[in-house]
Amino acid sequence: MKLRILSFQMAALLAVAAVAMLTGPFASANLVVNGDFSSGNTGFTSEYTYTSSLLPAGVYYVGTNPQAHNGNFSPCGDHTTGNGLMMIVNGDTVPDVGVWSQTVAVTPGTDYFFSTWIASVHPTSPAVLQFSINGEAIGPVFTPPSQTCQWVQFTANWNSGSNTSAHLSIVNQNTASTGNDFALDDISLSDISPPTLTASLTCQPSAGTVPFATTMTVALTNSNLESFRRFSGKIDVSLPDGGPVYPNWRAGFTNVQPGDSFATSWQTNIPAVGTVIGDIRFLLTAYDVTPSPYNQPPYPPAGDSDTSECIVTAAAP
Ligand SMILES: [Ca+2]
Ligand SMILES: [Ca+2]
Repeated sequence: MKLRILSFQMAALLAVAAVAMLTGPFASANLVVNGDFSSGNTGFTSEYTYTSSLLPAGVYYVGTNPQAHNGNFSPCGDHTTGNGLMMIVNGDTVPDVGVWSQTVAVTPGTDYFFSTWIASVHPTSPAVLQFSINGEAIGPVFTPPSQTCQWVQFTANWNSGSNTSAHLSIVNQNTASTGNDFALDDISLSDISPPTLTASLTCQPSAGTVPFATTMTVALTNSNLESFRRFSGKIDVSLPDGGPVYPNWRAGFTNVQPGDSFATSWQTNIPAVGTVIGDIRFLLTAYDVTPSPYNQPPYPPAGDSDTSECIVTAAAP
């Protein structure tokens, strides 16, 4: 009866998890406001001049189609949806002018991931961009392909050190007046500190004279900040005195989502057979089951795990 109830609970949890995985945001918490430009020309500052004509050099516009504003530009769609807003820039002839800047609050001593998408909107002399945070250059300069409308991602890692705020900037170092035209979209700064996962396994009672039953309780808690992280768990059993090991004795404790936890318990019978006399070790391992593509770069590395062991001491009658 208990097993039947457990399997009903497991089936319900798996069904909920499957729906959430299809509809979930699958994005790291982005500290940048309006990084996708969907709110228009707001939330950031620029040392460039805002004008819909996108002329001369040193101006920008937030729009959906570069060619609609400057006939020399390609009719690129934005990166977010293909028909949304992006920042369209006619590169300045003066180096180190801030194209885009925004200040965000950060937690000291934390690793962050700075990212932007960029495309050329004119094939001549692609932009040469540089990230900076609090006035210091972060990562190498980056250049989009000369082929227009090809969105590529550029990223850099940054540790906040003692900072409580980050002044993010994207600066263009190309000073060509012909060409040097590009679009930016989906700018983000995300916390990449290791996710926190805890696994707990208890057995009550933890000792007895065979045969007896012990109640095993599993708890997995996923308290990381990245909304795409998923964890699961399994239990391996080792019988006493170097006896047999049963890997994956119990497995697949569902996909535990960020900010969520999973708990279940059941009774396990410790039978009156000679191989179980002594310490029986039940090892719970919780592991990362984050799906592709969120388990590989440019997303933060997967692989967090945690273990918890309970030992049941079985005595001969
Ligand atoms: Ca956009
Ligand atoms: Ca230009």
